[in-house]
Amino acid sequence: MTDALNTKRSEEIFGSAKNLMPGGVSSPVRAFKSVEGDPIVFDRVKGPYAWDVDGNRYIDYVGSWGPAICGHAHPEVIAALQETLEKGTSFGAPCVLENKLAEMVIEAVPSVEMVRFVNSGTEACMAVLRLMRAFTGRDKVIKFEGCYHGHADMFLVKAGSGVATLGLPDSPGVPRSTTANTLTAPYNDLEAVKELFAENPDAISGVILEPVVGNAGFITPEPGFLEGLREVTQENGALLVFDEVMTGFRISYGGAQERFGVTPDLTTMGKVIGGGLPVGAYGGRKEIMSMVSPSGPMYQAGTLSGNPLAMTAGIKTLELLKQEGSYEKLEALTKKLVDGIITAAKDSNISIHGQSISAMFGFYLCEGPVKNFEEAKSADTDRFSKLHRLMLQKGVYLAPSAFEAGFTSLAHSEDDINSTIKAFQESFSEIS
Ligand code: KE4
Repeated sequence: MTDALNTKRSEEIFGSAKNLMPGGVSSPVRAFKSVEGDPIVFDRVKGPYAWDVDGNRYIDYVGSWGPAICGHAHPEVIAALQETLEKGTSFGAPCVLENKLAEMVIEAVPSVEMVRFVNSGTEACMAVLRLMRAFTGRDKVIKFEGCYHGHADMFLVKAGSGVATLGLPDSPGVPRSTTANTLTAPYNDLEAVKELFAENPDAISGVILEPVVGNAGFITPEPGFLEGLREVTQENGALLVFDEVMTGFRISYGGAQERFGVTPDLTTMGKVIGGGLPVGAYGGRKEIMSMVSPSGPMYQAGTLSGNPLAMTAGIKTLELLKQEGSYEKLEALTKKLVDGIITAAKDSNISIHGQSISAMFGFYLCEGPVKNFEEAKSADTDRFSKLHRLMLQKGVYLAPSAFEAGFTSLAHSEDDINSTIKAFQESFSEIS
């Protein structure tokens, strides 16, 4: 049997936190609401590891929800930040570091000819929706069930991530008038999208989606789905928008759009391009981006947008990712992990469906296949809840939700993967 963790200090700190902050957290999905036990309080992170305040070490597959793709606190990122810190933390004025990161993003991401930096993925998605509407003069937008595009009102309709994790019907406080223009379709259902366009002629500004869904677990696009969306948006004078806040620079250096060879009109980004500092971005064709203030009439602004620290961490992170062999390593490591997880479950006669692409993976405790959110919800979340706690006790930190993807990094070693697979084998046998 698995030894219980000493989490005394975590419990004290989290107990106090619950009196200070809603649910004791700064973001709902961290609250462990859909898995056994209370959150553990992190003390520090380094490479593939996290240590909690009781001194327990974990192999971390959340990686701060995506930014830590080169490993936590990478020495070269830290050194670059220390150098920039000497010049100050925020200018509120143009800075050459913005040019540098913009050039790297434009060079890497097929759809991006011009980019605007913001401070979160939510901001990027809010701004890109406003831009879709400004450019087309149309108000409606299509999103997919289970996809999450941040917590802005208009996207909190059948959303994924924490909304799905907490089983929320969406969210109070969002006026019907705000979401009346948000249309939804099942992921991978091209016919449903075509029907929405037929029912709303000349009224839909565009389609926004996660090109690989990481906020409902891990759902990949069926062959032809992305290509079909490209066609149907073009045919209807609407825009195609890839929300690559999670997939950007993770599925490949050019994101999912490079991997799948489908170029959207606009792209949102975040996480990796900030290297662990708060950042978001949206970009696309110059013809569209030139509508953004002050070059055009569509207003969007931000005090800390493009701040030198976030730019520095992003630049160094992309430089590390660009190094020869990075994505081959991530692909092989992550595939070995998922194959090991699947074998471990099957050895204990537990139904599982899992897959990975580059440094992103996921599994569902059900037969599968899982092509949309409805099918994802058929997975055994109770059993996942037990698995999550057992894995924690064995020193492996998985996302505390059955509806979140997992992330590997360049810092994860073969030994880390082998230890993780061993922990899964033991845990699955304890819950079979
Ligand atoms: P942020 O506002 O959290 O930086 O980004 C929102 C967002 C937008 N689009 C996609 C595809 C995303 O995955 C996210 C944020 N992802 C979640 C994890 N599933 C962030 C974790 C959290 O909410 O604490």
